[in-house]
Amino acid sequence: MNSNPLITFLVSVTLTVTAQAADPLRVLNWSDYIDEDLLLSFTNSTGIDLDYQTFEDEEEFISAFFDAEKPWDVIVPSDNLLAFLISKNALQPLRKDRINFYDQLDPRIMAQLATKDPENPYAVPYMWGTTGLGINWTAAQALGVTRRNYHDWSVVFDDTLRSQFTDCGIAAVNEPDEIFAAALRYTGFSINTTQKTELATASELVKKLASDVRYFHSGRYTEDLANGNICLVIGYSGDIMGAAYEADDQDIDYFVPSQGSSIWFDVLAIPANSANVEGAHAFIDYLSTPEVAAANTNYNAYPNPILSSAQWVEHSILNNPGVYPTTHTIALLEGFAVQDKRTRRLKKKYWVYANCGAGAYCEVPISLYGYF
Ligand code: N2P
Repeated sequence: MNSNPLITFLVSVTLTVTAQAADPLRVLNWSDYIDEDLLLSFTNSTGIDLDYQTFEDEEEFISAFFDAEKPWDVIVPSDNLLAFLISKNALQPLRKDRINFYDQLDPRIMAQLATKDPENPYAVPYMWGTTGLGINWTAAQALGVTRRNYHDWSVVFDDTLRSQFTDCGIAAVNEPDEIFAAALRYTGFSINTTQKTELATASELVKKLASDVRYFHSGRYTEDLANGNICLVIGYSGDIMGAAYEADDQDIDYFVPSQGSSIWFDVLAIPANSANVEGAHAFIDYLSTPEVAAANTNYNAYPNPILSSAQWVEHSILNNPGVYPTTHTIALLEGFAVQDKRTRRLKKKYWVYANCGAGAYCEVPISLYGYF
């Protein structure tokens, strides 16, 4: 060990200065939602270190965001959360001149986001997708399920059809809004209904589903579907397509059910209390560069909003209707509208009731920073 006091002093000064100069940029994103090579190239090209952390679902995001000991610099909330964060004064306006390819953002997506963020000051889209059904036919057939060309929500909401898959395993994302959206569309209602009777009807379906699912979790099913630990999932397009790409020896399908489903958009935003606003803009700028956005799409199987990135997206991804829905499918999709608190609470109440009935989840609704 070096015991020279002068050297010890110099080493400690150097460490202190280095630590101060290199506070990493704190990024909070959904799990399994970025090509991690891009994180390394961002640091290599800008010299900005990252403290990159992930969450699984919207409630976990709210806790990670509001309970954080240190402020986040870039966050990736869903469009569903955007209006709530704006209402809490939790975001700061973006400096659009710092995002070089701002004019390449798909105007249709910007218009959809403007319903939550009027005139788009606070957010740019990151990636988007649909919620639908994934089936691992190889695993299901091995357990005696006959392969049929299912194309609608009855696979999960009709008791007889669903029961074929229970032995093999059914999973669903842990997102009450998504599960209610599925049940509402199956029953012929809008995903944005505020009618108590319609929500009550949907909640009976959710309750029966809850008694048969192995778990509600938004990150575990990709691997489980790929290796046949589950056969049926209500999940996100890119994560299910990811399972299909990962396990090319398994026959895995993804489809948007014919009664319709949700389309959602996750966004990049900078919290009002970010400690590194410059770095945050540099990160958003980097991810919005066409080649980078395309690399991310190639990795994630989720479309990105940068129009000129298409030339770098692999043809197999670009032509995959599970990733880029056809015009016919797009007509079946509904975006989430800004939700009033009464409806949100009601859904939460029904969600607890559905899960509690299945003996799995009986937590009393909490306010969660005013979200419920
Ligand atoms: C990626 C999660 C997709 C985000 N693993 C759903 N909004």
